[in-house]
Amino acid sequence: MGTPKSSHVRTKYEADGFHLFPDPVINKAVIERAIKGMDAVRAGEYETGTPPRPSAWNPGDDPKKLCKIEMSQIANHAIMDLVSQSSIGQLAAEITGAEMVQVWWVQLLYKPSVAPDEITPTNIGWHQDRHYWQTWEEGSELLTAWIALSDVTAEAGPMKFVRGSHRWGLLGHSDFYGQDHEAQRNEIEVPDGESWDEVSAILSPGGISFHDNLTYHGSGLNLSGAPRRSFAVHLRTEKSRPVDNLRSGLTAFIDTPTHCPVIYGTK
Ligand SMILES: O=C(O)CCC(=O)C(=O)O
Repeated sequence: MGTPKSSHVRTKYEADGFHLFPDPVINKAVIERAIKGMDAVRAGEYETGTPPRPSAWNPGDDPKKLCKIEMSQIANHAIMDLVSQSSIGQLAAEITGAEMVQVWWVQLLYKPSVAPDEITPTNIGWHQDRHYWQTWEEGSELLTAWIALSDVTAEAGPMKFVRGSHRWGLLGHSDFYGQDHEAQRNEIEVPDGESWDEVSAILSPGGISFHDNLTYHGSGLNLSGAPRRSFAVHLRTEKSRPVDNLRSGLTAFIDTPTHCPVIYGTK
């Protein structure tokens, strides 16, 4: 990766609070195996013998609901292979200038397609990830690589990022499960001189978006006719530390390489 390109994407990421790599970054075979892995975990089949961590959606739950499964990479080799790809670490290092990048948490996200008149709570409400990540010291460099496994078109309920909102600090309003985007939006106080500018993350299968832990984001219904499949791979750089250096809750596994691989540099 040449220096001029590196500095360009880093400048963009620092200005916007997110960056899109819409074309495939991950090779097709890795994606296809991870799709099979996703289906196996959704069906409750854990080839490693280790189940995912406790999750909001469990095998047998309503397939019309948003499916979010925590740490599925510990249950399935193909998912671990996907989230361990060095290309993810390299891009994260390119946009942040990091010397070390580690996966510290992973969420499987499967958003079923719905009919426009169907009432299904599959929106993802506006939120800043940092709101949920209080186990990390303030100022920790934390970001997310969101890997598309399906074609994330405008109809598929793509993520939307609010450009520049990572500079607004941690505001009081975040609700991942919030369904009324407009009502939520009205509660969020945009700082003076800033504006609410939404950018959709349209991605091909194998494409990746990166976002900062303070960037506001959310997503709408999937009306594409096919499931929207992705993994949100939460990353940290060497500029991060758990509160009181504790290993608990979301930081519980950061010393466990079988759960949280280092994907760039050395820890
Ligand atoms: O998948 C989505 O639409 C939202 C995912 C998300 O909130 C995240 O990756 O931080």
